[in-house]
Order: sequence, then C-alpha cells, then structure tokens
Amino acid sequence: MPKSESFLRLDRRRFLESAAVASAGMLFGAGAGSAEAPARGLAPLAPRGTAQETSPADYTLRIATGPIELAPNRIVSATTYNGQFPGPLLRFKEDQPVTVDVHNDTDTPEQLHWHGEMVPVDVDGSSEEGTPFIPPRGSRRITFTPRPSGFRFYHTHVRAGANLFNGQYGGLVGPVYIEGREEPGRHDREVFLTLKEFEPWFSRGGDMASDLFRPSTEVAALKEPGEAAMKASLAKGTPHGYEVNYRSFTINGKMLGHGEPIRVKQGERVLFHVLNGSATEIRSLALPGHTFRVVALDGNPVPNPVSVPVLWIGTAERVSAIVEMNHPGVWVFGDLDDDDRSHGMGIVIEYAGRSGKPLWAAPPKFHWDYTRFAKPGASTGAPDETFDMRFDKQNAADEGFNRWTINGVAFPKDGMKMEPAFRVREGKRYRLRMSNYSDDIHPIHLHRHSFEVTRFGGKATAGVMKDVLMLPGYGEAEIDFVADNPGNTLFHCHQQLHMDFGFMTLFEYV
Ligand SMILES: [Cu+2]
Repeated sequence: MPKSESFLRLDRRRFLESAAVASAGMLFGAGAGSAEAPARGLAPLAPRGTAQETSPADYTLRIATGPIELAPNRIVSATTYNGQFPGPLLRFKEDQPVTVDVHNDTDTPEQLHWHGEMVPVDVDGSSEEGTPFIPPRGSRRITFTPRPSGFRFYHTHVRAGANLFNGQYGGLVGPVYIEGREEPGRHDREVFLTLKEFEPWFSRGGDMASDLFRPSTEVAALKEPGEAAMKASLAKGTPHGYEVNYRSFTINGKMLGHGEPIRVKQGERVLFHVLNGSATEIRSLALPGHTFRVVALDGNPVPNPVSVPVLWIGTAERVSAIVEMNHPGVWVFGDLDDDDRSHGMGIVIEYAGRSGKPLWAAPPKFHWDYTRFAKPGASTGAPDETFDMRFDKQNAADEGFNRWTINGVAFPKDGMKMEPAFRVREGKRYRLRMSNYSDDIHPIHLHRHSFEVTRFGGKATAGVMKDVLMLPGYGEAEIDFVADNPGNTLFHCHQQLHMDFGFMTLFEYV
C-alpha cells in the first residue's frame, strides 16, 4: 500500500476519536466543553454540529509536543505533526480540492504554512497576511485546491524569537507531493529525505563564510559599506549578534547510522526529493562515486536537467534529483561538513548483497550556480515594474540579536501592525532587484507565488522557477513574479533568526 493511503486511514481513525471526544463534551454541557476558550483575537472554533464535525477530513494533522528518538539514548522533546518527525508525507492531486483538519494540542497559537502552494490568504498560514491562528487547544478545518504540482512542504509559521522550542527550531515540518499529469524525469522509485537539526543553542560567533557560489558573487559596492558597518559596531565593543548552533543532525529524524539504510539495487534510478527543513542552516549533500541529475528545484521542473556531484540546499529549498545506482557498496550519503556529518547529518545507502561499514569520501570541490539549470541563451520578458530591495544587518542591535531591515525598515515583531510596503496589480509582472549588504546568505522566500530567477551572479538567466532563492553574501539577484494570486503576500528571509528579527515585508494587491 502506498504510504499516503496508510496515513489517510490513520487520519480517519484519529478523526473518529476526536469526534467522539467532541460529542462527549456536548453531553457534559457547555461548561466542560468550553474550558479552553480561544484566546482573544483568534478565530473562534466552528459551532458544534455543523458539517465540519459530521464529515471526515481527507487528512488530519495534530500538533503536539512529545519525545522523538533521533538515535538510541538521544531522545529529544519536540513539537511535531502526528507525533512523528518529519510530519506525514501528504500526497495531493493537482487541482483536486482537499480538506485538512489541524488540531493544536499546545498552549500557544499555531500557523500551518503550505509552502510553495498557490493558496488563498485564509489558508496560507501567515498571520502577517491575515490567516487566522489555529487556537491553543483548538482546531481549524481548511479546504483548498493544491497547486502547482511538484514537491512542496508544510511547516509552522510562528515567530520563535529567542525561544528555541518554538517556530521551526522544533519538529513542525513535513513533506507534500502534489501529483501532476506529468512527472519530471524517468526513475524506478522515489525517496523523500527531510534534513533537520535538533537541540539548538546560541553562540556569539560570526557565521562561517561559505564559498558555495561561483563565480565570485560578491559585489564590492555592497561589501564595502557592509563591512564598514560591522567594523564600526565591533569597534564600539558590541559583540557579534547571536547565532544558532545544534547538537544533533538528522535525515528523516534519524542521526546517521541509526535509521534504516536506503536499500538499493545496482542499475536502479532513484529519484530523491530532498527538503531542507532546517530553521537556519544551508545544507550540502554528496554520495561518494555517484552524481545527481537535478530534475526539479523547489518542486518545479528545471529547463536543463544536468548532473552535479554535490547538492547545495538553502533553508526551505527542495531539490529533486535522480541518482543512477551504479557504484555498488555501502555508502554514507551525507553533508560535506565533517562536523555536521559526524553529528548525524547523513543516511546510509546499502546496495543489495553488500555489507560492511558505510564509507564516506569527500567529493571534488564544486560550486552551486542556479543558472546551470536554466536553458542556455534563454531570456525573459521585461517586467511591468521593478522594485529595489536593499537588505541590511544591524549587528546585535535587538537585545543581542542582529536586526534585519528591508529598505531600512525592520518588520515589527507584532506583525499585525505592518502596513504593506509594496503594491502590485493582478496580472502584472514584477521584478525584485535584491542587494545584500551583509555577509550572510539569505534564503529569501515569496509566499503564495512562484518566481523566475532572472539574474544571478551577475548573469541574466531565465526559466528556473522557484519559491526560495539563496541570495549570496554581499551579492545581488533578480527574480520576477506574476501577480496571479490576489491577497496580501509575505516576503521574507527563511532563516528563522533573520525573519524573526525584521527580515520580512508585505506585498499588497491594489
Ligand atoms: Cu536571512
């Protein structure tokens, strides 16, 4: 039985249990049933006895905190969907409406964001746009039409701030696959991998510089003022702003060597759908002796599927890549970073008939370049309007955390008070010309729309459609999107520390 069907059956049973609890509440009267009144300003629970409680949902997700076992004797407390990490793989069919019940068994309001899907504001899972919260000890039923096809995901969208149990630091991440009429690439089987760190802690170190991009994506006109601002701050005796580090690293919730290996046969073509579910980290992956034929980025088929020895995956990005299993052995499929890999960021690939200790070998040096997957020589039409976006870091300016600004404005922590900063009209094409005046890489994300990468690393490009883009340190990039999904639209850096401390803004349809 495909995985998704077993989840569906489980969900139906869970729904019946919760429906039984709800009717018991009715028998005991309003007093017992309404002990947990929704907090002020939150969407009320639907009235009892409506269709909402008499027809089962297609899927049920239950948000609750509990223990998850990353390895023997490494059991951590985390908030998850349905008591598991990652959350259940939800398989939808493009353009076929689904109903999802989301129960929140925690004491704090929740938001469930359908990342990469073109859903309305009411469903999207962003309070900044206007999505109602899932109340503490309450639930919310949503119905929407999944689109576009491809590899998407769902995750919490609440602010964590300095609380490392909240937001995406916990286990609230799960994969979504929307089946379209045509699936990219020829393959024998599919494997979903969710990369995620646990046990976060703060440090004062500056982030390590990374040379994952080529050609040199640094722009002197951005670097000089950025470095000068940092130098001035440190000269005043201000330490570096807080960064987050982790003690445990996992793929599909298990540290390297502690989950089931991926068992393969020689000659098999395995399509890996890799999701970086991290709150803050950029990840890399290599499989010794094998290459990855990248067929889709963020779930969208790429115009030019080419083979690469290494995958670089920014926070919230997805890569779908086919690996032809033609190098028999037992291998570590893991992160290039020795320290992260030795703390768990990897999974074992085991060929049939092979045994022994899994082997790792560092791949050749390789730089990541989105334009590699574009059609050579293709160009894109002119936008109707271009917005300039300048991103700045104010070192340790917000109670020891770096404050982030877009065109000089930090998004307020009480996001409800933000006036949309950008205005768009339905049907028009917009270009975002982004300049990063900081040394950090920013995985920028636009909600409810896909965008086309139109300039990267100083090169014009076309045809690569994404919903997250790693903007290099002191780098520039341009992305175009068509305003085709009316309603407030959130734009933010997907690095949790950055979005929580200002790196967000709103687009408004007028
Ligand atoms: Cu960022």
